[in-house]
Amino acid sequence: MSSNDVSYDTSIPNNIDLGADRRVLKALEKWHPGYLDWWMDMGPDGFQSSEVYLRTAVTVDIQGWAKFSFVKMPEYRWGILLAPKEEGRTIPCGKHKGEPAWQEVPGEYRAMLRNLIVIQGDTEPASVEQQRFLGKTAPSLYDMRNLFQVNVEEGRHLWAMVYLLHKYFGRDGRQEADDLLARRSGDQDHPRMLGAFNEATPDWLSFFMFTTFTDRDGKMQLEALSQSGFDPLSRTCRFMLTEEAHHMFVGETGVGRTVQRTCEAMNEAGITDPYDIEAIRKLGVIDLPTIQKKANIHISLSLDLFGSEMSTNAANAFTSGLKGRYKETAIDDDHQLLNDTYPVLKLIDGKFQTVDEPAVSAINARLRDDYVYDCRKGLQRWNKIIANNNIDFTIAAPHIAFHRKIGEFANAFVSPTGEVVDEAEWLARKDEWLPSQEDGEFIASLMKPATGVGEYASWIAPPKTGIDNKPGDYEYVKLD
Ligand code: BYC
Repeated sequence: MSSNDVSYDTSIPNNIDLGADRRVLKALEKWHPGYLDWWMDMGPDGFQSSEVYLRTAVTVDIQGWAKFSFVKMPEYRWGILLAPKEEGRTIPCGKHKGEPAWQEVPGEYRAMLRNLIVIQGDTEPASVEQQRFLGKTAPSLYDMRNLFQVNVEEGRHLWAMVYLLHKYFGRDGRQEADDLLARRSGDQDHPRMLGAFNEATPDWLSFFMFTTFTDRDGKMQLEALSQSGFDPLSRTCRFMLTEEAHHMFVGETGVGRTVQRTCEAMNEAGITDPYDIEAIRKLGVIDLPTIQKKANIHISLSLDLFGSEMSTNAANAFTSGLKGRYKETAIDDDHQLLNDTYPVLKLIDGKFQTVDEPAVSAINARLRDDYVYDCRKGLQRWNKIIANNNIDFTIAAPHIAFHRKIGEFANAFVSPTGEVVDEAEWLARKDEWLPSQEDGEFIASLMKPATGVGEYASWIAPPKTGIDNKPGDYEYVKLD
C-alpha cells in the first residue's frame, strides 16, 4: 500500500496514518457522532436510507482515485485525505519566502491561520444545509445522484478542516470544530459566516448556478490556500480541489442542459424571440432572460465572497505566507510584493476609475479578477449551445459592481451592464435584473420530481453521458 492509498482500518478512512496518532483519532471519534447527528438533521431530507451510486476516494493519486458503489449516505466513509507531501517544499510567498514549509503551526500566526481554516470549514456544511430539500424535486435520478455526491463531498471537506483544527489547534481548535456543527445557514441567531452561505437555494437552477459560480469561488480560495506555507493546509486543499472539479462540472452542465432544453423547445414551437417569455414558459421550460437573472444573482453573491478589494487581512495572510495568490508559484514576480502595484477598479464620484494600489493590499481584488476570468469559460459553453440552436441571445456576467454588499461597490446602484443609476431607478428596474418573485414562482412550478429510471423533467435535457460510464437511464439512486 503506498502512502497515497486510503486506509479503511480505522473508523475514519485516511491516508495520514491516523491509527498511529491516537490523540487525534480519539478527538475525531468524539466529534464523529455530533457530525452524524448534524448530517441526519441538516443533510438531504428524505433520502437517508436510499442507496446512492457514489464515488469514494481509495487513493489520492490523480489517476483512478475513486471507486463507485451503492452507499446509504449516513454510511458514507467520510475520510481525511491529504495530497502527497512534496519533499523540500518551501514557503512560496511573503516574508518567509524560500524557508521550508511549516509542518507545525507557526506560533505568531496561529490566530490568523485558525481563522482562515474556520471560515473555509464553515462554508462546507452551510452548502449542504442550503441544498437540503432539493432531492425532493430532482429532475432525474442522475441529477439527484450528483446532488448527493456534492453533498457528501462537502461533508468530507468539513472533515478536512476539522482534522486540521483537532490536530494542530488543541482545545480552541476542538471548540471551533464543535461550533462548525452548531451554526446554521440562514439562522437569525447563529448564521453561517459568509453572506452567500446564508442565502436560500430554492430550486435546481439555483443549485446549478451555485455549483457553477460559488463552488468556483471555492476553487479559487482553495487554490490560494493550497499555496499556504502551512503544509498540512496546502496538502488538504490540493486534494479538495480534485473533488471540487466535479462540483463545477455538475453546475456548468446542469445550466447547459437547461439552456439546451429551452432552445430545443423554442425551436420545436417555432419561437425565435427569446423575450417572448409567456409563450416560452408555456412550453414548460425556463426562458433565457430568467436564466440570465439567475446568473446575475449568483455571480454577484459569489463576488462578495472575495472580501474587500483592499484588505489588510488579506495582505497579512499573504505577507505571513499563510495564503498565496492564484497559481502563486507560476507568477513571475518577487512573490513579496514589496514595491508592486495592482490596478483596482473603483467607483469615485459616480465614475468607474482604475487606480494603481499597493499590490499587497489588493490581494482579494486580484483573486476576484482571476475568478471573473475563470467564469468566462462556462458562459462561453452556454452561449455556444444557444448559438448552435440559432437563437439570438447571450448570457453575460454582470458588471462586477452590480448588486454588491461587500467591498468597494457595496450598496452602489449599478446595472448589470455597468451603468451607475440612482436608487429610484435601481429599485424600479430591479426585477429586470434579478429574479422577481414571479420568476421564482414560475421556476418553483416546474420543480416536480422526475424519478423514473431514465426520466427527465420537462425543463432539462438529459446528459450526453452518464456518471462512471453508466448510461443516462441508469438507476443512480434506489429510492425506498
Ligand atoms: N460575508 O478584509 P476583508 C467554498 C468579513 S467557498 C460576510 O474585506 P478578508 C465553497 C471578513 O471575514 C470559499 N463577512 O476580507 C463553495 C472580515 O471579518 P473580520 C470559502 C465577510 O478577511 C461552495 C471583514 O469582513 N473559503 O469553499 O480579506 C460550496 C473584513 O474583511 C465577507 C474562503 O473564503 C462576506 N462575504 O477576506 C462549499 C477562504 N467577506 O476578520 C464550499 C478563507 C469578508 O474583520 N477565507 N467578510 O472579523 C478568507 O480567505 C477570507 O477570510 C475572505 C475574506 C476571503 C473570506
